[in-house]
Parts: sequence; structure tokens; C-alpha cells
Amino acid sequence: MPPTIDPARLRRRLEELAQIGRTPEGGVTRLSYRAEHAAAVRLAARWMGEAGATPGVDAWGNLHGLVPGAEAGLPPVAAGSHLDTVPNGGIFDGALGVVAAIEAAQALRDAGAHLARPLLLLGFAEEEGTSFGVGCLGSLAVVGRAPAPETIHDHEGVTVAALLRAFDPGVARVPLPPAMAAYLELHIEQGPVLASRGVPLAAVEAIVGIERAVFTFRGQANHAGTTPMDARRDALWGAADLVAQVRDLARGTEGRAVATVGRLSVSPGATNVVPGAVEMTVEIRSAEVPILETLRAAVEQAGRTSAGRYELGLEMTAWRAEPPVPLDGNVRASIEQAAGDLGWPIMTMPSWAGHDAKILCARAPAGMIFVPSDRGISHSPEEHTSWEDAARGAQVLCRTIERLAA
Ligand code: HGY
Ligand code: MN
Ligand code: MN
Repeated sequence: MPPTIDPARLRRRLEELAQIGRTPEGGVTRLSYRAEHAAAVRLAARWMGEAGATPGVDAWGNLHGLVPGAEAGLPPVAAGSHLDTVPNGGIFDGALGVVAAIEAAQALRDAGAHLARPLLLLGFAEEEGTSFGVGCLGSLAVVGRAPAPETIHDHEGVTVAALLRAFDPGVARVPLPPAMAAYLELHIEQGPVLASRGVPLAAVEAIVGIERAVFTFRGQANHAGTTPMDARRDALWGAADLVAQVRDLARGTEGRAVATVGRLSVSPGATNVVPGAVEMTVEIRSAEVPILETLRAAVEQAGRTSAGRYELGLEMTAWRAEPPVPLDGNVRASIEQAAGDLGWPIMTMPSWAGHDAKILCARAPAGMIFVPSDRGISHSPEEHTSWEDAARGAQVLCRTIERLAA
């Protein structure tokens, strides 16, 4: 019997994991290093044990589990994704890749598959960048690129170092094994392509570049009634102009870039006070470096123009830039062959979402498998992938691992 994943167990586990951090709207909020994350790590570690892996948590809260290989001294094939979510996110983003990797390990063991290589199961912390403004923090730590934990903090000023000291999921503290022969990640597409084309699978060819900066406009808080319109230095006027400029500049690239102002905070934030300061995030994404460079410069210029128009101060943080990354051609070929072995159609496409796989490329040949997102929705309680599509992705992951680890 070829290794066959158990769709019912996959669904049952994803639904159980989805209860951790459940929101009233039916979404999930699982922020790294808080209680929900510790509970998710504990649960996934138990499942890893049931699949024959020895679980551990590294110094950055990354969960890992090693299944021994038949031959000594070979670096493992790694498979997983992230356990954190955006606020009120969906139940598949990240979680599917972690649970499917565990499911694949269990199917391979139950079928007595002969894997020469060990299998390393992974559940990264802090991929979303929600809490500390650094995306893929857990996987950056694995490849030695994380900022020092005492230098990054959440919006209440609590440092990652302090949160890590208090983070105790009840799993042995063990460093991650250093080497990997390959890294595989099953993930929902989070966009509309597969669903609209009726294709059940994709092998990802590249992951877009993502650049983020914070713009702060400073004007003068003042009385909303007694301050004439021509005597105001309203910080929100500058920010509002920049929001529109960011939209128009990205639209002007005709699909070659996207840009988002995802967080904007007005202070003092009272109905009867002219805004004195506005802090807003700007994020741009493209698969093409020249586009990113041109867009970054144009956004900065738009910010300066808006600030000058309304006599505002403007502070811009340095852009935190992750360049576009091609994924490994051989790993992608193994994914396509695995889908072929199983008789399923598969296409190739870029990822407009960032993923831990982009970071792991620095450590090992990396590949990603996408399954469809219904209506292309993600980072929302409405995020949904059919259980049949989820199981199909897990089966292709299992077959790909078998190919790479045999
Ligand atoms: O933002 C992203 O692209 C990913 O979902 N963290
Ligand atoms: Mn994700
Ligand atoms: Mn996400």
C-alpha cells in the first residue's frame, strides 16, 4: 500500500488547532509567544510524537520534530510552515502546512516507507510579522538573520527577548538540527488563480519581494471648532494624500506590483481634535527588483510632496526589504512529478504572499505546493479551502517527501 494520508485525521486536527485562538467571527488569532501559540505548539508537538518524531522547541519558539532516517549521517528533508496567524485570520494559513507535514510523516511510517533521510517537521513562530513588524522572524532566526531579540518589541514595548523568556509550551528546548537537504511547504494560495482556473495544485516558481516602511506625518493638534481651515496643519491630510498616491502608483504598474497601507493610527484620535500626528505603514510587493526600486522612490517622493503641501513634518523609517526569491527548480520538478505520480494536474505560478520558504532558501533548496483558496480570500475568517483540496495537497506533499527522502 503506497503511503496514503488520512483525510479525516487531517481535517480533525486542523479543526482542533483552529479552536486555539478562535475569534467570535469564526477566525483565529494566534499571536507568537502568547498563550495561544504555546497551546498550539503543545498540541502539534503531541501529534509529531504520534507520527514518530521527537519534538523540540528552539530558542525562538520554532517547533520541530525529527523522524530518524534509515541511513546515518544524511541531512533531513524538512517540511512544515508557521503556527502563528494574523489577527482574526483563517484556519488554513500556516496551519495546513504544519499539520500536513505531520500527516505525511505518519502516513509514511504507517506504510513502512523506506526513507534513507530523516524527516524534519517544522512549525515556525512569527511568520506573519504581526507583533513585532518583522515578517518570518522565526525562520530568519533559523538562518541566522533575525534581529537581536532585545531590540524588537510589540506595540506595548514588550521585547521578543522578554516574551521568549516567559514562553513555555512544555516542550523540550532543543536547537534545530543545522542542516537540511530540502525544505517543503504546503500552503493555501491565498489568491484567486487556482480557484478561477479550476486547477487543484500549483508548484511555486518564485516568491515576490516585499518592502515595508513606516511614514509618520506630524502637524499640530488643535481645536476642531475654533481652528479655521486655512490655519490648520492636519497630519491626516498628508497621510490621506499618501494613501491615495500609494494606491495610484501601484495601479500604475498594471499588475506588476501591489501596495498596501495596512495600519494607520491617528493621534490624539479624538473627534474634536485636528490630528497632530499620523503613523502609517506602507508595504509594496513585486517579483521584479526594478519595479520595487522605482515604486519605493515614488512613494517616498509622494510622502515628501504631501508633507510640504500641508506644512507637515515627515519621518520615514528605513525600508525593511526582502528581495524576490526564485524557488529551487529540482524541488519544483519533484513536486510536479509527485502530482503526476498521483494523476493530478498541476500548474506553476509565483507567490504574491511571503512565506518561510523564501527565508529557508538560504539554508536548503526550497519548494512550495499551493492548493486553492475559495474565492481567493485569506487573512480573514472567510478563508476556506475544501477538505478535498487540502487532503490532495497533503498527499502530494507526502509523495514529494518520499521522492526527496528515499
Ligand atoms: O504577508 C504575507 O504575505 C504572508 O501571509 N505573511
Ligand atoms: Mn502563511
Ligand atoms: Mn499569512
